[in-house]
Amino acid sequence: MAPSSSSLLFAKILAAKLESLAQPRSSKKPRASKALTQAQVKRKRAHKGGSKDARKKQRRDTCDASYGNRPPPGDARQTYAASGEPIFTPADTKRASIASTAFVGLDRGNVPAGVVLLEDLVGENLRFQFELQRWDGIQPLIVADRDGRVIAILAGRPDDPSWEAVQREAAELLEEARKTCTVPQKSQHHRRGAFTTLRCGFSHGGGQTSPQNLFNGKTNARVIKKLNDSKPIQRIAGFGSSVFQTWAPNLHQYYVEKLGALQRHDPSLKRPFRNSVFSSTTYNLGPQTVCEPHVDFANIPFGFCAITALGRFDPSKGGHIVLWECKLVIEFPPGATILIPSAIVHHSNVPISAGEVRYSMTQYAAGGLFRWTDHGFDLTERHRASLTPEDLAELDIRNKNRWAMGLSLMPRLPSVTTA
Ligand SMILES: O=C(O)CCC(=O)C(=O)O
Ligand SMILES: [Fe+2]
Repeated sequence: MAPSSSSLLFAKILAAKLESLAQPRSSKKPRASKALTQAQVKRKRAHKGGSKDARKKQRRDTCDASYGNRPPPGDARQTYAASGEPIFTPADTKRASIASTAFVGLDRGNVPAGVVLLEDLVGENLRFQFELQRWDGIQPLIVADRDGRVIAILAGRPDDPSWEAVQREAAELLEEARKTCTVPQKSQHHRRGAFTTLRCGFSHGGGQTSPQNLFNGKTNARVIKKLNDSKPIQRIAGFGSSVFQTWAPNLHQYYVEKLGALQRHDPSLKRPFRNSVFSSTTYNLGPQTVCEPHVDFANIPFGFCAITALGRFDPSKGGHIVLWECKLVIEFPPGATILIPSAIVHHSNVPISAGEVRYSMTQYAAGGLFRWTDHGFDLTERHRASLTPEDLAELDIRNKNRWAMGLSLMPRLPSVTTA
């Protein structure tokens, strides 16, 4: 965990870069008011109303066309840029378990089955000898692998006093969603743990013949719509996408291009949120969302997943996120967002206490979507069969190089101290 002067430099460079991106504020002076006749006032109001709608539509269209590619507001950038010292870990990302073409990860790794307790990770008997990272859920922190590659972004939350209310209202909505959705008992204990989940957006993989919007029955579709249409959930989604863009701009751009091309090709595919680049969202509805060690191997392996913790629990006692390859246990307070490459870094949560509740919302993109796009919007075998030998050879080279290309998109510290 040795801090280095390079980290300060990194924060400064990032701050300067983000600052230079900031929109110049308008220097227009307010116009002197002059008396208007009643008719003029009426006309002006009508005109203003119309242009407000037009502006709203224009904003919506821009948002759709840019696939969530909207820079965060100017003053927010400064907050994100002001991160503390990076946390160096022994994780060896370049050797992660991935499929040969690097479109997805693999469900491999030496992690225990079942929920793992805090005292088995950082307690007296030191079964795993992990480091405990305290975190207020506000000040951004960066976690780097052994090569200085950024593999977790503790993004925090917007610098906004209303965020407490946003997180409380979002938690209430998720609580209500769990009570009104219909998820069969047998689906309430799955490979991630024992809690109720709802998924939405679009995905591809697992034998589907093309990318599809995730199917939900009538009741669950209604429950999901209520969540996706709500202001608190939309703000959380937008924040997750903004911090992704801020901290991992090249990766974010890759999502914009690949997922954007896919949605233009098939406009029936719907992202859950206009203000977010991610193609899918999972709501973990608890009531105690405590994940067992796992990887979300169907996601693009060099991509990031945004996780926001919600609910009422003491984050110093439970709800931590454990990053197994990093040997790190991180406090994860309600309302905070963390980004991780969830397909290649095993992760789990520390249990919370009886009577406490924990929910989480995740945003991510399946690797199969990128494969479909890169294969000319077709299945692998059909695409290969349509190619000339030269094009096939080129495709094989691209497949071979994809992992290196993906690693190069991940953010890095400017110079490195190995842990
Ligand atoms: O709730 C969390 O902290 C993690 C959620 C997660 O890993 C998942 O839904 O796959
Ligand atoms: Fe996960």
